[in-house]
Amino acid sequence: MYDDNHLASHLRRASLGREDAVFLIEPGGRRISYGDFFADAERMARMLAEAGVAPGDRVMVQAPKTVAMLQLYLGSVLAGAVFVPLNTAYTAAEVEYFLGDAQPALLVCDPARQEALAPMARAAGVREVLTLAADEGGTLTARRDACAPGFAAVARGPEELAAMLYTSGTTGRSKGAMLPHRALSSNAEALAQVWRFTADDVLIHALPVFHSHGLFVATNVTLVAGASCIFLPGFDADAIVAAMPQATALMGVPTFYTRLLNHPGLAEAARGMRVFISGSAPLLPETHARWRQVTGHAILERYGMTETNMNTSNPYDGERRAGTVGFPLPGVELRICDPETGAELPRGEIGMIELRGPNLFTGYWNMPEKTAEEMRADGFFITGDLGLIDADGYVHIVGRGKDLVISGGFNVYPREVEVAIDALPGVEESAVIGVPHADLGEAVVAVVVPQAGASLTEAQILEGIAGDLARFKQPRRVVFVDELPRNTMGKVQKAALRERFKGLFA
Ligand code: MLC
Ligand code: AMP
Repeated sequence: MYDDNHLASHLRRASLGREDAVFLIEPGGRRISYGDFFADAERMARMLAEAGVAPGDRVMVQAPKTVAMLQLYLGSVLAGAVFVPLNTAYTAAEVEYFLGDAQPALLVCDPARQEALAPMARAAGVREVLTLAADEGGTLTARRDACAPGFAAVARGPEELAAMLYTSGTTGRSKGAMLPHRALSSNAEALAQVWRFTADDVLIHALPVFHSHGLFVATNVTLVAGASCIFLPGFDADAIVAAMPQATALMGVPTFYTRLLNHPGLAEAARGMRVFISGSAPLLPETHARWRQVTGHAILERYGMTETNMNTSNPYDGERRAGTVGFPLPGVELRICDPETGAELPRGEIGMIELRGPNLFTGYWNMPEKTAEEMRADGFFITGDLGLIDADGYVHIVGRGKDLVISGGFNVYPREVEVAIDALPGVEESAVIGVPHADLGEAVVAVVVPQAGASLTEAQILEGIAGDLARFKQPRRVVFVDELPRNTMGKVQKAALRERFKGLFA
């Protein structure tokens, strides 16, 4: 089925002929079969085509996590379009940039944001704005339901784009990572194989569906295995623990695991689970050890990136080594190189992690120069992560060569926050850092130098940037200093600041 559409055919293969098998289970108990899900995804595709979305056009969506959103993702793939999901936390000012950059043919947003976003969408040349609410109300589902059933999937080859995901950069401007059909299909298949997913699995899905982790890893792995998924609207420790006795697998960011460890029902509920998988941010060895102590399960940690999908994973059989991200996935090549010269380093030495394989993106949307900066001539992608390969072949991530904070699994590029703070009256300059935080892993902290004579408060800084930046990018604390530490080149020494403020949330 969908033979000419590379990704759709791969995602549908395992469920074909099992039309009554359950794909999604909602918290209220509604069960959606594979047959019904794909019938609605086809209606979505028809709706897109009738709305004038042509193959290669972008379909942008900033909407609540719903079954309809997943149908829109599959519908967009079937229609040959490029699916562009956005973090629901982005402010209108942030969405305006994405609209201008991606030039989508269609925008789907929460009805509550339609008034703010529709004029921006029009100015960016968007043909139509549809709405999708958390209860699935809105014009998207109404239009879907008005469409006739059935849709002949648009032919798309492995190298054509299926999705584009925005990822911020060290310069502060977000870049659209272009993901071809083969990157998503090959990665889902590699993960399902390595993690032993079968049609008997029931995954607890509590991640957002606008990032690689929740949209591709969790959803696509379920689809290629023909498995089922308990589809929760977001993280809720009670709901996850309550779901465990009916489930086999959980995928989460480290914050999921630290929060679940505080739940009194965890040990009992986790007993029958098959596997717990963590990624998107470093899982502390202490968390790994405590989880094992409480549940008897060793969390399986893996490493990925928006641009590359998943790269490495700890083994399903064999030692799941805490503090490491395991081995390269089948088909993925990983090497450690000197960040300056690019020369490959001997085993055990710390250097830049570089990757090559079918999992890689094809480049940044409209930014060929940025793409060229991050690719080697032989096709390896320069990740910006620093790591080493130990004597047994396990990959360790030991730091970041890029100025990035990962808060609760969301990436925050300090430059973007600094630009917003520096523009405020009374601010001389600022430096934004990540410091250890028990819940979020790292929390965003702004270190601000006021202008001579200016008296600034933390509240003034936070209020000043609130309309510009998504909540998760906003500093959890603002501290004031007389000057920023600099090296002889004049560069701000963020390591010194991180050391000085490391106890802020202790
Ligand atoms: C929410 N808030 C955050 C935040 N998430 N602040 C900082 N960092 C975060 N990650 C804000 C809320 O707006 C709220 O603000 C306040 O924090 C408290 O919210 P909460 O109710 O405690 O948060 P919650 O909704 O429970 O969200 C926390 C979370 C969530 C950890 C469950 O952030 C989450 O689902 N993270 C997963 C991110 C993810 O999927 N990453 C994958 C990226 S792909 P206020 O002001 O209202 O109090 C990738 C590749 C790979 O990295 O390898 O996978
Ligand atoms: P994103 O841009 O949101 O895709 O984030 C990708 C980044 O998250 C990677 O470059 C890593 O820095 C980080 N990351 C993902 N998984 C892990 C992990 N298991 N351990 C440490 N860092 C990780």
